[in-house]
Amino acid sequence: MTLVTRRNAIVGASGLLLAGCEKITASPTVRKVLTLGEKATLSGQRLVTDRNALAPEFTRADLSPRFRMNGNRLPASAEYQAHMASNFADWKLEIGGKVARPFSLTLAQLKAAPQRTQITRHDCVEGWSAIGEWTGVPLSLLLRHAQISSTAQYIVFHCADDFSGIPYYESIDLSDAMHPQTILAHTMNRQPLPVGHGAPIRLRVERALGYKHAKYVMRIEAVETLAGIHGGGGGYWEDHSGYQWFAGI
Ligand SMILES: Nc1nc2c(c(=O)[nH]1)N[C@H]1C(S)=C(S)[C@@H](COP(=O)(O)O)O[C@H]1N2
Ligand SMILES: [Mo]
Repeated sequence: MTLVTRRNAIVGASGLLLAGCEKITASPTVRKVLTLGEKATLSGQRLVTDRNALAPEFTRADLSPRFRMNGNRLPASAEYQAHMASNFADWKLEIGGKVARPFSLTLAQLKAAPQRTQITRHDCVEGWSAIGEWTGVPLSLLLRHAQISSTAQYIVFHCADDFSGIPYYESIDLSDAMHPQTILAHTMNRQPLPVGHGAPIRLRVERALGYKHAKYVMRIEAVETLAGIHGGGGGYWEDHSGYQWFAGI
């Protein structure tokens, strides 16, 4: 299979998925997975929150002149640094776990898929915020292309970086994963995503606090349960600092 054929296949499929995405509430399949997600994650806070509501979007006039880099700014692994040196030309994002059709995508293929651009405010739990413009592929397109299993409850993001040898990872439920503003961003403020902000791609999950926005995403895994994934808490900070798994804002 040539690269061009592969890309056409993926773009074609994603195009169809985008049409479906706009009708997200009308699709019985998506309604089913959303319902499963809600059941798995019900809590007092979530009961009073509309999980489908959009996060506020801003204009270019609102962009923060400086957007801080937080947490890791350069993954230490030799593999990551080799990808960085070749401008991520041979890098591939893997999508697997509880899906019928696992697949991987190059950065060029990700950029050729349907895109969404949004200007949103990032809120870090440490008490700072910044407004940035993000462009990327809706996560829902990739999950539907992979034919996510009806038994999957969470999406896990495995990252290239670590803190003292412990890998960074994060997870969200299907409600956040299928949300239209949840994208894998490769572009920030109309420039290629800088390494400090998570190159080649980072998650934007706009209804959640900063630590959920995994940078340096290498692999996406659909799972039925978070038990058995690292410490089982659903994320690096959840496992190691008692951060709440549900970080909705
Ligand atoms: N892989 C990875 N993702 C991460 C982090 C990190 O250290 N590693 N830090 C998190 C935190 S706490 C915040 S506030 C944001 C910071 O994103 P920024 O560096 O683009 O500002 O990334 C989040 N995602
Ligand atoms: Mo943060």
